[in-house]
Amino acid sequence: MPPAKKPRSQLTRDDLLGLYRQIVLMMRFEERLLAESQAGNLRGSLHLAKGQEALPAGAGKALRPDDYLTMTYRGHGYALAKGVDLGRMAAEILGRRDGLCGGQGGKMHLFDPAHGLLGANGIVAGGIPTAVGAAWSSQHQGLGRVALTVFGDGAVNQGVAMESFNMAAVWKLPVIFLCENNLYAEMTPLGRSTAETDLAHRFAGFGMTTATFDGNDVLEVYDQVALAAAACRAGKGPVFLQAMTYRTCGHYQLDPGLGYRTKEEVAEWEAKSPAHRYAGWLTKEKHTDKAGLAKLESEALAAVDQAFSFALASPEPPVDKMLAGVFV
Ligand SMILES: Cc1ncc(C[n+]2csc(CCOP(=O)(O)OP(=O)(O)O)c2C)c(N)n1
Ligand SMILES: [Mg+2]
Repeated sequence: MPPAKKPRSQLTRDDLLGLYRQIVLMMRFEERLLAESQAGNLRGSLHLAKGQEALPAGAGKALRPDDYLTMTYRGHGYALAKGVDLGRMAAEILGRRDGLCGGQGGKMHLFDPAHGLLGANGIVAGGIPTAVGAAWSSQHQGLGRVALTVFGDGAVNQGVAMESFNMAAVWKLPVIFLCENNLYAEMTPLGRSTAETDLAHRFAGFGMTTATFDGNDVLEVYDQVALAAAACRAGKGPVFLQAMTYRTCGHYQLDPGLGYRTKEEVAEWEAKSPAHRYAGWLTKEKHTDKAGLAKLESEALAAVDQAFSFALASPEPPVDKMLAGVFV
């Protein structure tokens, strides 16, 4: 039997270029967040996903607009790829009234049910049970909606995660467990906290389909999430995806990212950056040329500039409304 065609074979040239635009949009958005943090317009810690941009771009493209998403504090790109409005997202992160949650959630609590976003989460593994609940509701109501929950390698030993994995597996819930294995949890290498560092082995033990793949290859990410989503919609879920990747920036804005990692290791992964690799592929395959890439890059920058102009023009929430939604 000839091998089945990969989902990527269905993508048009516009789709392929759109994936590049999405990667660059996320890069420019996060660079601007860092600049706003340095300018004092964004309070608290900021966790960027430099070097991991293929994951949100590929995963977002593979999902339906009404699919559910839960993510971590490092999930800006997933929200954008899911279609969340750039300006309202920027406003929320800056704590402004026109933000997704009226500026009262901030970057750790990005929430936009209209696009299936059931929350960013500052608590490691916190989004996992929410996604399992959403998948259960989808199964129960026959909605055909899939839940994608994104978490790091550092989340897999949390008790609530383990309970969620088992419940999803035993009830065959339509949930995709996407683990961004970037080899470190804050400054701790995976092998210091987990004896079996190939996480797929553990998930096979839960009775789930698993796949491990190159998380810096946007088309591979698209294929894996598209296949997992199709399996979930066919009632064969859940699926565990282990995406191998690396953040080339620090854990948060004040971490230089060195000390616990060598310069050589970081440089090795910088050379494998998703944008760089995908741009090379697009031009090699003649889907576009340098000028075409530059056009996509300037479009992304213009969209980010517009979003932050909107956000910065928005006032802070009024003090007398600060406790709205906190107490019933
Ligand atoms: C329950 C809980 N414990 C500890 C922390 C502190 N903390 C914040 S991020 C982080 C590391 C998480 O690493 P990982 O899951 O690999 O995600 P990454 O940051 O690498 O994307 C820790 C321990 C937290 N936020 N929540
Ligand atoms: Mg990690």
